[in-house]
Amino acid sequence: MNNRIITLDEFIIKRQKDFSYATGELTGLLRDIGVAAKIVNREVNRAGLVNILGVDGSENISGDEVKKLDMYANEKLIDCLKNSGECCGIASEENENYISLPNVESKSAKYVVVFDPLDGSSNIDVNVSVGTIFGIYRRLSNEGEEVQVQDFLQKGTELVAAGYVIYGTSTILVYSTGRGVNGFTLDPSIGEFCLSHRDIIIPETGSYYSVNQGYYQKFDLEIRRYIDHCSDENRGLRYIGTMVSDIHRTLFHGGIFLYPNTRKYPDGKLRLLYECNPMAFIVEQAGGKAMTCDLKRILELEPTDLHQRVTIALGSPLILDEMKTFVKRYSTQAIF
Ligand code: P6P
Repeated sequence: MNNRIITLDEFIIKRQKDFSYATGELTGLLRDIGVAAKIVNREVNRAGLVNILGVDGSENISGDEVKKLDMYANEKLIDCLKNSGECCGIASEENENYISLPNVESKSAKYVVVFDPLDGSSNIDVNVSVGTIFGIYRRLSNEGEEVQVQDFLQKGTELVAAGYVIYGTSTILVYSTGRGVNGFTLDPSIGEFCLSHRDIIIPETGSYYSVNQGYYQKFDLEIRRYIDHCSDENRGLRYIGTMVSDIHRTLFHGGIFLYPNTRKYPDGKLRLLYECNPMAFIVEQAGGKAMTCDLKRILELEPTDLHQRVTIALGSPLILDEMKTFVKRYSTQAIF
């Protein structure tokens, strides 16, 4: 068994050769995101020691209380992307509007990046895993000009690349450029993300379901009936409360992750642009399915707002097919 270390940089460059049109900008961008992830990882791992825990008192666009680590991660990602010269615009959960980045050394960047810098921030103070989620699009507006909001409001099917970093017992970066999904584990002793999960394929089925059971009474009938079915089948309920972590487990162990609509979040809580689309891209690339709770494919939704929320159900293909039958059977809406 050849157990030679393959670093993220080496893998990205090697894969670049697979893309005839690739001219290195995307490669550079992915590497810059890897650098930002290492910087954020360092602070996440010592957050309790360096007084960046706790809240900074502000609230983000989504009304979530912002913890200092959120802001730190946001700033580091922006700095890395700003210096890369490959990114001309950013849309972040932490910023109400998109950010237009100036050209670096007269290079006119081709890509925009959407990200949630620190997903699951409510878990930071209790040492539960958190994550970074990112998606990369080709800009639609003219190169060399200011980015427009339409550069960000693209369907998930237009993603050039997407991925996430999970800061847990180990720090793993998982990404796809549309040709499968690969995972890289950070080796702190050499400061490199090393290939650890090649060609990830989600199990066709699974015995876990992941949903906030506390909202059960607020879910629509069809979702309650489906959750009842999972319980009747003695499936395990696993819910960490960090989207990245719950989906990372689903990617490896199979099953389904759901965030349906509730009274508090009538359109769902999770954001389409920088949470649902990148995670749906990864899950589909791994052979899974990702849809809204009224059965629309996540990646085909037309975004209308940088921070719009959607419902989501994603995971193993056979489990999603099963969920679809319950929605069709019990939904009061006209489901097609
Ligand atoms: P609830 C974390 O705050 C987050 O945005 C996602 O990471 C997670 O899946 C969800 O919200 C948890 O929300 O309402 O179950 O606490």
